[in-house]
Amino acid sequence: MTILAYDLGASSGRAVLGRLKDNRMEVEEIHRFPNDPVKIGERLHWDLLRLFHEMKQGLLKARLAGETPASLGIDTWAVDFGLLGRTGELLGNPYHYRDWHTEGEMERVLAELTPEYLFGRTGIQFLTFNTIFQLTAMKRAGNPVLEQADKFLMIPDLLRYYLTGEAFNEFSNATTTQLYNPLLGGWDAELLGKLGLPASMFGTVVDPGTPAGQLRSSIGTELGVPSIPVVAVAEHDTGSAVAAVPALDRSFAYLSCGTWSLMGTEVDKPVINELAQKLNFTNEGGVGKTYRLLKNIMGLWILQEAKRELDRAGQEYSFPQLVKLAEDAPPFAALIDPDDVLFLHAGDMVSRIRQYCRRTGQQPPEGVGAVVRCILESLALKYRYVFELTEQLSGQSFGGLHMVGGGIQNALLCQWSANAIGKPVWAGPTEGSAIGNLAVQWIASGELASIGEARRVIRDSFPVTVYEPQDGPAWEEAYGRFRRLAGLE
Ligand code: LFR
Repeated sequence: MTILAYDLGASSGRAVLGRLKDNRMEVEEIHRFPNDPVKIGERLHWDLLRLFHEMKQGLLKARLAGETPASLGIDTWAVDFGLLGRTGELLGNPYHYRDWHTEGEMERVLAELTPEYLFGRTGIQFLTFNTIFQLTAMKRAGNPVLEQADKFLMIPDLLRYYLTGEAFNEFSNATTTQLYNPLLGGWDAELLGKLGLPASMFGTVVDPGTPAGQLRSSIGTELGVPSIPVVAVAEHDTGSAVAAVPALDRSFAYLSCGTWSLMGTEVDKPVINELAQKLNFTNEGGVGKTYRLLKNIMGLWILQEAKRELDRAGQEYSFPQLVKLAEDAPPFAALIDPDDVLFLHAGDMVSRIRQYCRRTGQQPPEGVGAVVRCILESLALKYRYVFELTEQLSGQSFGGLHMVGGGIQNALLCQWSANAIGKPVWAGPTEGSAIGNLAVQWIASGELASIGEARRVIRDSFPVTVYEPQDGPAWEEAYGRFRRLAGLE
């Protein structure tokens, strides 16, 4: 029996077929497509209609390959949303979370509500682009889209609605809005009231693994496919990625490595206390009412964006070429804090890296290899910092780090991560989110008994590369310097 996972990331999306045979999973990418946001005027939007078109192409390709998926599920990045009007039409184009319209908004909201109140009610880390701040920015701007909104749908909710005609909010993604109260188990009406946001547009929240309708017959006719059941999986891609971590212990540390690096551990209850708030950790909902106690790290976005800048300047390198240049550059020449706000938005990343270095009294990296080395070493050092915070906050000591996601194809980054944390890195699987998406569909259909069984099957099905730590003293010395210059002491 074949099933289908749509996994949409910030830079590309894919449709992946999954098969389960003799306790082994097989995955086959049947369609891959770019996800290019579109800037119109000063605003940056997702191209929702194109993404939906590509999803249909995936289904068509499956049919042409002779496959009829027994179910399908969608996961995407979090935080972003669309608003439907009374007639069920999408109002406006959903904003990209890297758009500037939320500038200053978090500070304004926190000055009114206090961080204690907001974190205490949601357990969600403060990120300037969280849904809450996008919505309050729209309200402050008198945005007519918000005034007309009848339904609030996160991106996968919206794509699923397009497929089925049914509107639900899925739990893993709902938590990332910073409007969901995990202690009350629902949208936080008091918080919405204080913000003046219409509670009525927030709908029923369903858990990962809930059947959420059938493919609309009009789409079936268009593509020549029968009606297919649609499952609400862990629709936040990080939720799906963590579901795919091939850990056998109940407690483990992970790093979901893609455009973002998400590092943390899985817990049974949200950790909402003073320390979690101070360290700015988050508690995002997961499969089986688990929570991801984690922190966002800027991740490979900085490298992707630096590459785009080089491409624009006519210096075109592939990612493997860039990594090779980094390997040949001198070690620890310059370091940045990847999470400095300088690096959040799109633009001239290489110049900003140099600016950061000048600001912190370092010699700015000159050649391409030096720049890429600075990015990758700094990421690995930040991983160590967050790894230690995760241990401190969860009161555990981890034997190593599970890394999943496309970023693990960068073997140098995996090795440097092991070097930085001084513990082994277990890297695999690469297609974490798609595999977690498939796993939850199989749990929903009863093919897999539980998330524990799913992780065992994943461990037996996909290779894991082990990176043992090396060069301890050099990394230790660099870590001390990194903390000082990033002000992380
Ligand atoms: C990763 C991710 C992160 C979220 C960021 C923005 O793809 O979903 O978990 O913080 O994108 O939505």
